[in-house]
Amino acid sequence: MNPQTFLITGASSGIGGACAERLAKAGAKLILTGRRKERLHDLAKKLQSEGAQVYVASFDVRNNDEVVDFVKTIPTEFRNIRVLINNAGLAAGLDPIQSGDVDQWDRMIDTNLKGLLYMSRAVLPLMMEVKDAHVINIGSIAGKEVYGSGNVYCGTKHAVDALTRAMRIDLLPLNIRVSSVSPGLVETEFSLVRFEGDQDRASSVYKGYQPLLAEDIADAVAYILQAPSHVNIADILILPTAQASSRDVSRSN
Ligand code: NDP
Ligand code: 8X3
Repeated sequence: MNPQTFLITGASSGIGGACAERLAKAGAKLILTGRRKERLHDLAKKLQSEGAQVYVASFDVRNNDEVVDFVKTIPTEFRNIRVLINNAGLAAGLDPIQSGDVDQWDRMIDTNLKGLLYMSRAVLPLMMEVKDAHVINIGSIAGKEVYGSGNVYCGTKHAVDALTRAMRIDLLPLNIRVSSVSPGLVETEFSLVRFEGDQDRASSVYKGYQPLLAEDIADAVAYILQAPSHVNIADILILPTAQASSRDVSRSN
């Protein structure tokens, strides 16, 4: 028997890596993607040693040619993709619109928005051949509300929310489910990337309360995927208990 394939973008870190571990445990065959090849290979080796079938591909989701080439070269035994998890994404900077950095804006729009679109466009034709196909987009609380200086990041995540709903309509005749998981504060490399390697500033985001763990988001993804085929869990907004809105966080110090 050839088990169906789950494709995860941004599997070299954080939420994507945790999804890979969680789904490997559940017996899935995995395609793991990201730019950092070595990290992907290390994770693949670990999961393979535990019995999982894993194919790794390193490319930049911002480059449509790389995305298309990646899909063309997926080995035959991994081409039966049932699940696409569009997770690769980032925030870059935290500045008011009037002093924002245009290169950071481009990076967020190109990754969070265009990357998700390029991947979906290239992978969906394969998914149309498979029963019970399912796309899960990783959104954010930043796609439900906005916060000061979050402008462009919030804009991209609002767009992910809109695209999730639009994809659900377009893919309805094909019986392909589309869901999103919209997390609040999750302690990953997200803030280290946002603040361009400033570890103190990144760590301060998660101080004084228990943030979500990447594994909590992987659990939500696994919950969506275990639903019977007549059930689509359309969106899960998941927050740390200490968080009530983007900026309402109960800290002990
Ligand atoms: P991490 O920084 O830990 O992981 C981000 C992942 O995205 C990495 O694997 C990275 O891989 C990949 N990625 C980034 N840019 C590209 C690119 N151009 N091409 C291919 N892969 C890319 O952060 P998280 O795990 O926290 O983030 C995952 C998703 O969750 C993002 O969409 C983020 O917006 C969302 N999210 C995060 C929250 C949080 O608080 N952490 C809350 C809500 C949503 P590599 O660098 O190797 O390419
Ligand atoms: C990441 C969470 O609050 O930094 O999407 O926007 S937040």
